[in-house]
Amino acid sequence: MSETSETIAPGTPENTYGGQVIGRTLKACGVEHVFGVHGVINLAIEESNRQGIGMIHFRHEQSAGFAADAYARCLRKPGVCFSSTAPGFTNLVSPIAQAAGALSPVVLLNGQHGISGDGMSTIQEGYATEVMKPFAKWTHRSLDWNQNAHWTARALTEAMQWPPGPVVLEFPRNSLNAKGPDRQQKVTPTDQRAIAPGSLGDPAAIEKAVQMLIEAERPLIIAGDGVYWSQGEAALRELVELLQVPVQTRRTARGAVPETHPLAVSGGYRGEFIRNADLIVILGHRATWLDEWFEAPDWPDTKYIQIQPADRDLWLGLPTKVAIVGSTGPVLRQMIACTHMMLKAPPIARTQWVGRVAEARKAFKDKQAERVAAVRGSALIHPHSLGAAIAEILDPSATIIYDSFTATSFLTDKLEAKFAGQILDAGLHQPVGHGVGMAVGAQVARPGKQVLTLMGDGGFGISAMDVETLVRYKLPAVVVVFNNSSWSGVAAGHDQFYPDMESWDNLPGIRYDRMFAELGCHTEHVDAADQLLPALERSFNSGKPALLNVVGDTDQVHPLRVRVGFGDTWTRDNFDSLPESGRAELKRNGAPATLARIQKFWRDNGVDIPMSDLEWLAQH
Ligand SMILES: Cc1ncc(C[n+]2csc(CCOP(=O)(O)OP(=O)(O)O)c2C)c(N)n1
Ligand SMILES: [Mg+2]
Repeated sequence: MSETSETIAPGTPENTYGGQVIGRTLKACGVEHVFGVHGVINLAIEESNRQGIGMIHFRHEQSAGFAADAYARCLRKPGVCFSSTAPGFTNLVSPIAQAAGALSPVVLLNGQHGISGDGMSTIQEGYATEVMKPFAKWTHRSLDWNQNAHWTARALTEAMQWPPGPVVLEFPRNSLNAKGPDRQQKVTPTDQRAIAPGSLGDPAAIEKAVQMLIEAERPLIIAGDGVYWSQGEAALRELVELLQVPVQTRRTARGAVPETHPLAVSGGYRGEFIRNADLIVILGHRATWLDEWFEAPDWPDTKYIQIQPADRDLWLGLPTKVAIVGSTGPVLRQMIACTHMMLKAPPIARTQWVGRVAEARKAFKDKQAERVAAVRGSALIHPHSLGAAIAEILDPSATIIYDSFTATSFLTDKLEAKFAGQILDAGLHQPVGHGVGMAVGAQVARPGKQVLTLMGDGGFGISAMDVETLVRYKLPAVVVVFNNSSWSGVAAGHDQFYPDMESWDNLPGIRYDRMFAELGCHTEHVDAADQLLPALERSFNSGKPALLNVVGDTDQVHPLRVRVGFGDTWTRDNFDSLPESGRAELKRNGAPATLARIQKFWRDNGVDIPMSDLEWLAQH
């Protein structure tokens, strides 16, 4: 008999216990699924189950946290995960960190050692509230079980309060196990299925921003997570159409204006728009390394408007003419109303500037098609071929998860996102190994829709056992493993860059398809590019979780690799001492346009590489 089989009638007002209160509160607040691994938290999860909340039990907490993140991103509601004591919650640091970088309202409920063990080296002593502090937007330890309902409701509210983000609530064992008359702190649980709207923008600043957008000749909007989490897609589309402004959508907002729209600019060809714009609006999009912090050489010294979710998101490095803080969607609505008042004349036509979008898109697509055609007959599958096949096969309603370090960089520019929240990326932390857990969460959130996760064999090794979770819960996500037998982000260049070091590569030719056929997956072994499409099609049609083992070309590396390779080389000695294979790789990837970025990257990391050395790359 488990410790939960007390003779307490569930939900009676006279008699209850700490864990039961938590489950009841989750239900009252609209939670429909929880993700985790059992332990001290059991009593709360048991009650959640009894309340009809779906429970997905994992093989590793990390995957549960990533599932909660994907679920939260898909549904814009709390993704609740659970863990138990120190060895459990420490496995959740990576997902909580990833969620923070995507404003994802993940709620971690941790069952903790009892408080009499504090500081006593008791079994599994640990404090999630402390460990997660750098990443979580709010943490709390519910010491008095009479407050458990209050803090559970509070955690869900905090996660969803604008701007959203991950929170951590832990319950010491005594707080879960205590029982007696129901004297809970009174709470009126509210259904946490919609993010609480934040503030509106300052009307005077809104007016100024709209005026500048009307007057600009070549405006551009870069829109990020804020648009998505504030349900601002329709407003963004309406505004850009009204003002005829090209727009690039990023991160979870990618697709907020579908990338097939005449005003949508995507990553592969945004460069000329950024360089030539006379006004750039940064909309709900944080300054991070993903955009080089909006600094030269990629970003011009032009006029900027910043519309950010919170004060701390206003980036001080930009020459900003107007700064607005507020909830992105409502601010967009304010801007639309203001535009209608200010636009006396017929709609703006920026024919030449807007016309460039279609031209640039076509030129980029033609170039992509050439690149794909050039590698079609390769002996090993080139990631261009895999990216093209995935982009071709997916339904417009599919969810795509990025994991493989190398192959994802060859997929992203081939996709045309159709709706915000369609692409679930790794974001700021760029982990590997999150893909399986995220596939679980996405497929739970979007039943009946395609879910595809693109993994590397390295990342797959970190999380592969949770394919069993997909099987157990009959979640038919498709897991594509780009199997280059290598942690290629770093390891593939060993003999080129670190010839004296023992290889870190994986065993060659592992048949992941055979391993996971044993679990009941639909499996495919694909070693020729022309087999990709039929294999993907069979996988989606199988109605089962599918595992595709795609034999990939190890020589193809992520473009970031050249930056790292060059800096490491220069630090150690210089490129003259590199083996010829390493020099060849640097040459192959050392396009002149990237040199200044390479130099800046290494300067930020404490290494000064003379431009003359970098130019060597371009000249050879
Ligand atoms: C959790 C985690 N550990 C380590 C790294 C550092 N890292 C970046 S890329 C990479 C190799 C990834 O190999 P794989 O998943 O096989 O991807 P691919 O070969 O397709 O690039 C590693 C280890 C990381 N990003 N995340
Ligand atoms: Mg690999």
